[in-house]
Amino acid sequence: MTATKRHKTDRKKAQKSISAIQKAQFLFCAFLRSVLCLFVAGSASAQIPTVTKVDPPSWWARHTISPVRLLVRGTNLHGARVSSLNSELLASTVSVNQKGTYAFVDVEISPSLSPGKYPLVLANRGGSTLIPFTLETPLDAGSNFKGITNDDVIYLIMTDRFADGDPSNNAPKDAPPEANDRNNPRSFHGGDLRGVINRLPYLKDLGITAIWLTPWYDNWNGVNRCDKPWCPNTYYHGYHAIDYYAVEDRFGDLATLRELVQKAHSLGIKVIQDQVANHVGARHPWVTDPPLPTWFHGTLANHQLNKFQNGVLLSPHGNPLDFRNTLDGWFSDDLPDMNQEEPEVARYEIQNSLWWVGVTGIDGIRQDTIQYTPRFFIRDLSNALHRQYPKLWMVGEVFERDAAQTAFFIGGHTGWDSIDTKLDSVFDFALWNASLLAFTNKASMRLLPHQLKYDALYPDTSKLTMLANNHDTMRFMSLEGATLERAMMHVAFVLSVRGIPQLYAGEEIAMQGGEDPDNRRDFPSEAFNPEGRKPEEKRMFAWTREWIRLRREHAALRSGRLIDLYSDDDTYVFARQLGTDTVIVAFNRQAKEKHVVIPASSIGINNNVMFRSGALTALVTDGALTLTLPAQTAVAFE
Ligand SMILES: [Ca+2]
Ligand SMILES: [Ca+2]
Ligand SMILES: [Ca+2]
Repeated sequence: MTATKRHKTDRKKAQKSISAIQKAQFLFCAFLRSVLCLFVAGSASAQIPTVTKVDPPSWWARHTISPVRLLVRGTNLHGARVSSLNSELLASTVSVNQKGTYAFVDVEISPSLSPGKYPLVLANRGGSTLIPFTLETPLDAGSNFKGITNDDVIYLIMTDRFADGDPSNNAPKDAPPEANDRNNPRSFHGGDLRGVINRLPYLKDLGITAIWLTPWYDNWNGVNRCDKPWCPNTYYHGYHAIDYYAVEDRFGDLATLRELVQKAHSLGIKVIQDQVANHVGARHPWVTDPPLPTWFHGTLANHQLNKFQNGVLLSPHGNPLDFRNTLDGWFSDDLPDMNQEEPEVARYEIQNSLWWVGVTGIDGIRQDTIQYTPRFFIRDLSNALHRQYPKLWMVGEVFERDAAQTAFFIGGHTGWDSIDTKLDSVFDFALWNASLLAFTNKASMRLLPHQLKYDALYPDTSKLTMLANNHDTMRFMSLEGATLERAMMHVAFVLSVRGIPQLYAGEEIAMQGGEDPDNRRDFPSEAFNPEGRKPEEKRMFAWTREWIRLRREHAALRSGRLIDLYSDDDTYVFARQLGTDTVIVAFNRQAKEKHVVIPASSIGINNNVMFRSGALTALVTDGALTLTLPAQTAVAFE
């Protein structure tokens, strides 16, 4: 062996032993979570890396998304290499952003790895640190992820305004007293997840089968001050996420949320999460330090505002500037618009959506302002959800009174852009609007069948979500021309027409409420108990409950064909028919009783068949059915 050779061998040996020392140090550092440990071999100038957050913090083995891509936030992440301490979990760094504040890391999980904690080691020339990571136990697919169908009745709850089940979360340390002022309609009022859990028996009694909760992402606890009429205000509504992976601390925590879903499921009530992929809140840490320069459309200082020229999304003739403004423009100056055309953003949001489903067991998603995200993203998100959870359901908010626009976004057909969004449902704002106009006497009752003819635009109208109202619209009882009887007819229409009915908390006790935020008044806690309800509240509650019961008892009302039978300025009569089950639903808004004659053969009914509604009866005679319609009400003849 020559001297040179020996020298080389010695050097190799030396390198080997340094490498062994390094490895030991590396593991030592990792296990002690010591950020002070420095590699002997590390450069003196390199800074110690730190990790402050990992999205998602957990995942599942045998998931349809594998590897899962983690977005790791920290400092001094330049040159980071990520490795796993367990051979059944492979981790590798994909990239680190220019500032060294974010690392994208892929993690591949062996199908045989058991659930548990599997911290990853992040190391670079400055040192090493741990990335916490958990492998979750999958929830039972038999009792979770069930999706929503027209057998369901959805009930929208604005968590902050429904019920305060835990006063201990009403005044977080970082919130000034004004943020918790229950006299300010724009402050936090104390409602929370525990409150919803406590009121599940009330909802069960009403008969609803699904709850949609406004966003439970963590929002900023502080208060915005300005000289505008809408100040001071807070993000009590939840649409300004500062963390896509955390539960609002005023509402509770992840354990309480899981308890809520589990308890709701045990009562036969499904849960729908309000997700907001289009934007985050301006207080999100990404806004001052985005993971990538392409993370948002523009910056806080330099961005377009959405001009809401929504028609350009539908039209094959829209010009590119208007089209981009509608997709890329910020919903408001404090709602930074996520750029789903950046593949890392789309991937992040799709994983985030799946993570919530997986960790909570929810059954459906309501996707906020969905039309302002690209249609390919809606498709990719829908496909990813269905791949993992075949029955999972997503309804998109396309707030348009034009059925052509809402129909364009529902899945099941391909638009001019060659995209089928695969979106399960959209809210039927067009028919909702027609119902408000007809039942407040602002339009002829003929408007209802007139609007329903545009069902021709939808591939499957049973999949539409028919809202009675929501938290963005005036409550029925505060509309011009509203009376209790008219509100009752509107609710009966929502619960008997095709599609999936969706109520808004408080409509069942005829709550008042003008424009936002007046339509978000606290639910009166005394009305949760029958003896606490005022006479009008009692009447409306019993009425709503009765129509939900009718719907539950008649498959025809849930999924039967809708057949127009009669309409004039004050009357609309239709049948819902499924096999031999026929229910005739009639609305008479006149101040006096009315008789309507229906040719029974139009719904295949023979002579001597008797229809009933309470004490009212109608016998088919000489091929005709004469219905007696009491004044200002809705009747379901069974
Ligand atoms: Ca509370
Ligand atoms: Ca918060
Ligand atoms: Ca957008």
